[in-house]
Amino acid sequence: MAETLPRRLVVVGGGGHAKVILEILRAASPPWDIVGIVDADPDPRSVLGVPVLGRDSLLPSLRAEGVNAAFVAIGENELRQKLAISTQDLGFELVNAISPAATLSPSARLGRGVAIMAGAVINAAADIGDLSIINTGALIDHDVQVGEAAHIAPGCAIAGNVAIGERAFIGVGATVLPGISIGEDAMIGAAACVIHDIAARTTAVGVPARVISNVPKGPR
Ligand code: JB3
Repeated sequence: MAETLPRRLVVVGGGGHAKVILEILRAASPPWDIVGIVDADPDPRSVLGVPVLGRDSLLPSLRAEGVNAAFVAIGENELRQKLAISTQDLGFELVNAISPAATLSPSARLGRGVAIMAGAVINAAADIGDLSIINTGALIDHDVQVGEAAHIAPGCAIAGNVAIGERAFIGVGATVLPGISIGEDAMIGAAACVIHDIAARTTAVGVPARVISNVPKGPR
């Protein structure tokens, strides 16, 4: 019998990011049937009323029971990407969590497993890569390319034609000027103002942003 469209959903990760994602998914129309959470800490508990069912090892049996959609709600970029690959390999469809309070241009392109929070604005012809997070109130302007599993933290302002690499982290309230390129796995500090290209796997902070190390530190 043909499988129905994905509507029974499991959330991978049960921390702070998952709380925001759960509320976005609950506001979806048609609503998701959120069956539960799998988490590295399997202690029986609930997150905003959604039960933690166990560890990731539970995913194959959930899939066998007909749960066919998943959202990887992990903030750490590299781990989110790793878990997304394994979850998809089990046959789950990675769906998007788009806040009804976000503003999306009709010409913007979204990947899969994308999170777009309340107050975010995605402008014309922007390309939002798989598994990326466009966090609360972040502004993504025209033709911006956000790489896979990148995280644009709350309140960022990303001007037109910016390219952000895979798994890059743009810290809270950072500003990136038009046409800038930020390499994969780079980290931009909170409230930085980026006026030059930033190389992959470097950390840059300040106004104007200056590279302080060649190995990203902290959350990515
Ligand atoms: O900055 C903002 C607005 N949000 C942050 C978000 C983007 O990233 C937030 O403040 C945190 O910095 C972070 O949220 P996250 O990822 O929910 O962090 P935390 O609250 O520490 O929860 C991580 C959860 O992932 C914990 O419950 C861990 O047990 C769980 N976890 C760790 N490894 C895992 C695994 N869960 C599963 N299913 N599999 C794992 O391998």
